[in-house]
Formats: sequence, structure tokens, C-alpha cells
Amino acid sequence: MTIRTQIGIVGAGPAGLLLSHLLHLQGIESVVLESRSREEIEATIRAGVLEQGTIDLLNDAGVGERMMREGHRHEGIYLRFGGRSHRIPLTELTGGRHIMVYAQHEVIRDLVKARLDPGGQVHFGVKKVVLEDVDTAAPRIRYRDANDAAQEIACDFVAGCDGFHGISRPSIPSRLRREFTRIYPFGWFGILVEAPPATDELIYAYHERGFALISTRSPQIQRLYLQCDPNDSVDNWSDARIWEELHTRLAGDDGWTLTEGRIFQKGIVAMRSFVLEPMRHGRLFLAGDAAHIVPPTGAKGLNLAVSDVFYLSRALKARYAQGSDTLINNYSAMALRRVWSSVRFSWWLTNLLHRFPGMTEFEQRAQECELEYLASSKHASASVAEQYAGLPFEPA
Ligand code: RFL
Ligand code: PHB
Repeated sequence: MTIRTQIGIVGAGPAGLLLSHLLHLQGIESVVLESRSREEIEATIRAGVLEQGTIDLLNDAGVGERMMREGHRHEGIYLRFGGRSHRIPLTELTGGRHIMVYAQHEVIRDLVKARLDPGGQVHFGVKKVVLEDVDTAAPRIRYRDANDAAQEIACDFVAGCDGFHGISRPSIPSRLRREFTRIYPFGWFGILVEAPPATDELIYAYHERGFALISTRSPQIQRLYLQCDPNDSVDNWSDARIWEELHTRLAGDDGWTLTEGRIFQKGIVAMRSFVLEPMRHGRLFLAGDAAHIVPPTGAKGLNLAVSDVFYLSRALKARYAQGSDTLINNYSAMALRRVWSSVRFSWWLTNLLHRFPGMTEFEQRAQECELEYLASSKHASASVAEQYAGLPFEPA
């Protein structure tokens, strides 16, 4: 069967779902294809920090109500080194911007509901998605539905929002794409813990044994990470070993202590930076992780997916409402400016806070010196604050 729509969207992550919702608000039809089930996408644990621009956009789009009720507004972060925590007052240094700690799968739940309640089309459990004729005026998406029946979508434009391992990016001929990659020689071991919060704001900790991060999910559940070997196995990490390592990396003489609790989830995240240029091929537009990856240190992955689809929805609106292609033709360049600024920031923060294999004492002293500078200079802290809380979206 052939389904006709204006925008065919591959992937129901934050990028695909939010794009579909923003288009719906502008009276533009879309169909979303997702290879996993609704239950699975609503349960996958990933990012947790929303920038000011993301918070504002979700509110403006009418999907921020639960985030405002259940999310946690933070006005600063701590850098912890040398046995004490140094606060970066984000809100004070950015003229009022703040962040929200609200889990990605909660954003997904809000967006799925916002699409399905008004009868939006999100097809879960699809297989064998293939993009065809995206460099013509009549692109098509072929796939097998959840009952294994062959289906086809005929649309005006395709949005490739299918993440790093999706089929959209490889659908662009390799001679027409440029890829920039950095692989880091470490990963993050992430745990979910049943415990009250150990801190009022996130702690990014630098230690000679490696980086550690304390984040939160709710008053009952905390999210903690520690730098590890990217090829390590979770089986090598008993609960006792995890707590011992976290206590060591977070130890200090300022009276702060880590709160332990029952660990109920463990996983290792690999770390890479990746950018695809351009983010468009004919009538195929890529958004989110399909086009770029950042290490989680700057908490930018989800926020970049959001800014991409903001630019893309605005460009498509100009096309349908005014018949103007200017923004569509600018989409890749505009999105990439923000992408590179977050890629650079995440790479810089990763380099500053992690212990690299084979690192010399010279490099270690340089890291320590830069941390001291950040903690003591208002100008340096303000630069971190502005980038961490997120730069504003570019006007059209
Ligand atoms: P997503 O969320 O990967 O969504 C893509 C969706 O496309 C589906 N898909 C397909 N559907 C149909 N046909 C195909 N052929 C398909 N191939 C894939 C997938 O099932 C999926 O549902 O991409 P999107 O929307 O661009 O959103 C990006 C964010 O999810 C991502 O940037 C962040 O979660 C990255 N990230 C983190 N970012 C942070 O800022 N802080 C974190 O702590 C953090 N932790 C993480 C992360 C990413 C992880 N990944 C990719 C494994 C932890 C993990 C484990
Ligand atoms: C998280 O809460 O999962 C989180 C927070 C900050 C980061 C990365 C992940 O930089």
C-alpha cells in the first residue's frame, strides 16, 4: 500500500517525534516510522539535561507541562577537583538562563502522547526501511510494517532522524558526504541508584583515577557515571567496586559525602565526536544523532537534536506557507554552526576532565591549571556557563 504524506520521518527519537509535532502545529502532515516498539523507546535510559532553548521550545510547543512539574530546575553546576567543589553559577553568569534535569525517556513519553492523541501517525516495529529517489521531486520510503507487509510512503521531503546507526546517513552517496570523527580512548560507566540526591546540582569531578559525574533523575533515583575502559564489561564491576571507585574520585576535605543506594541498572557508553557535512542530500534532511554525535560530557546530544528540528520545521513552514526555499537551502549551514559549537565545547570539556591513557605529568598540570583558572576567573566561568546553558537559536 502507498501512504501519501508531506514529510516522511524515519526514527521516533527526540528528533523525529518533536519534528512531527512541530510540523503538526503548523498544519504540515507527517508519518513517523520507528523500528522499535513504543514500550522500548519509552524505557531507554539516555540523556538528562535540557538547555534553556530546549525548555523554551518544549513549552512553546505545548509539551512542557510535565517537564515543568516533574523536572528539576538547576541554576548552576559544580566542578570538583583538589578535594572541593567549585560552583559555576549558570543563571547568574548568563543573565537568567538555567537548565532542567528531566530524563530523555520522559520527553519521549510526552512527545509520543502529543502525536498519538490527535491521531498522528507513528508506526512502530517497522523493518527494512529503504529511502528511494531522495534526489528527485518525488522521494519514497519503502518498508515492512509490524505485520511484515510491504508498505511505501510517497512524500515531498524525508527527514532522517534515525540516530547514529540508522539508514538515512548511508543513503547519501559517500562521495557527497564528509565525515569528521574523534574516538576517545575511554567510556562512561553509568548507573541508576535508588537513593535521595547527594547534591543539589550536578557535580563534574576531575581526579587522577579518572572522571566522575553525579546527576539525578528524581528525589528517589540518582544517575552516576565514572570514566572507564571503553572495552570493559559491566560484569567486572561489582557494586562494591563501583562505590569504592566513586568514593575515591569524589573524596574531599569540604565535608561533602556521596550517598550510596541500591544500584538497579549498569551500562557502558562509548565516547565519540562525529559530524556529517552537509546535513542534506536533495530532499533528504538529516537531524540529530543521524548527523552528529557528541561525548556526553557537555550534555549536548539531545539538545542538538532539538535545535536541528527547530531549524528544519521553520524551513519547511516557510516552504509550505510562503513558497520560499531560502531557509531550506540554509538548513544545513545553519544547523552545522550550532552543531560545531556544541561539538567543540563537548570535546574541550571531555579533554579537560578526563584522564587519557599515557598522559604526561605536563598535560596533567595543564589540566589542573585550567581548572583553577575556571574556578577563579569570572570571565572563564561565564564562557563555560554560556555554552553549558546553551546558546540561543539563530533567527531566521
Ligand atoms: P535517537 O534517540 O537515537 O533516535 C533514533 C530513533 O530512530 C530509530 N531507528 C530507526 N527507525 C526506523 N528505521 C530505521 N532503520 C531505524 N534506525 C534507527 C531508533 O530506534 C531510535 O528510536 O536519535 P535522536 O532523535 O537524534 O536523539 C538524539 C539523542 O537520543 C542523543 O543525542 C542522546 O541521547 C545522546 N546520549 C546522551 N546525550 C546526553 O546529552 N547525555 C547523556 O547522558 C547521553 N547518554 C546518549 C546517552 C546516547 C546513547 N546511545 C546513542 C546509545 C547514552 C546512550 C547509551
Ligand atoms: C545525565 O543525567 O544522564 C547526564 C547529565 C549530564 C551529562 C551527561 C549525562 O553531562
